[in-house]
Amino acid sequence: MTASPSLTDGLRGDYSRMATDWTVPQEPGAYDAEAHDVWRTLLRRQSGLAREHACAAFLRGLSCLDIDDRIPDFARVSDALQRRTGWRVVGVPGLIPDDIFYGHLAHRRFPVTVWIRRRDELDYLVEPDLFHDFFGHVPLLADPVFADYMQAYGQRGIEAGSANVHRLARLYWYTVEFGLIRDGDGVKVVGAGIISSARETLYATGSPVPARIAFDAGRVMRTAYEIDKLQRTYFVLDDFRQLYDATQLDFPALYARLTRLPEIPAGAVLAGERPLPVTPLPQAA
Ligand code: HBI
Ligand code: FE
Repeated sequence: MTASPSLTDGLRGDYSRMATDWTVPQEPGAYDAEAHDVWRTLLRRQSGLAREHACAAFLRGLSCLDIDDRIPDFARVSDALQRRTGWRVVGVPGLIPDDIFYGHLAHRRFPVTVWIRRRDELDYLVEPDLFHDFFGHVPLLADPVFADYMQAYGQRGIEAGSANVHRLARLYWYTVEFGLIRDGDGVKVVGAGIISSARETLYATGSPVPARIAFDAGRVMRTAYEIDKLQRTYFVLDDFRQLYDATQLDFPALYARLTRLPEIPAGAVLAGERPLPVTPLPQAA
């Protein structure tokens, strides 16, 4: 199937040989030694940071998927994942349209980009690649409550009309991509956009610059975000049950209420909000 040019203009992946659901087969044997070495380099660096800064559910997922120094075989990992939470990983050329993406989530299929970044893009790249999608997102799909949230989120996405899909995108952005969670007296990382980036992991968990606001679905859906810089607001979950419960709200009523309220700029702290203190950075030895 050929994608409509406007949607994939300028995107890096090969969109010329997709199935009707925008998936492409992953060819685990087709990656060269350089690709496997980029994967290994990123995996070792981010796993080290994850051990200290990722939430417990992420670390449990990472260990049960027995990811190693070679780019994972999506079909093999999917068999392990499906036994735990019913989720499978499907290959895609890169970013796909919202409605297609929501459709996959609603059927417990997580789209993972089949290409991996070049060595000169280790620290930053514009579009999500295999490392961001797989390392950042797949481990949490092994957690039963988070797995249920992701499917319910996909369902809400299918139901959202074009007038509200940007609000739902914020819920994804501020939790699945850039969420934090309380962990004892500190915060740990939930978001894939954080845990797949060394710089953002240290900044999100240790910098006094960004506002860390207690999660509230309405507040999240009113809050704008910026896609190409460090976040100025992070939302902090109590637990994943809170996240799942957010998908069970009366969305038409919530959207109607939010439409009457002003949007909130990234980084803003509203009157009465008390941003969570950051746990002190470990003192330099
Ligand atoms: N496509 N492959 C891919 N991965 C994503 O994370 C993704 C997407 N398309 C749309 C999208 N995310 C966001 O707009 C979500 O809010 C839906
Ligand atoms: Fe992502």
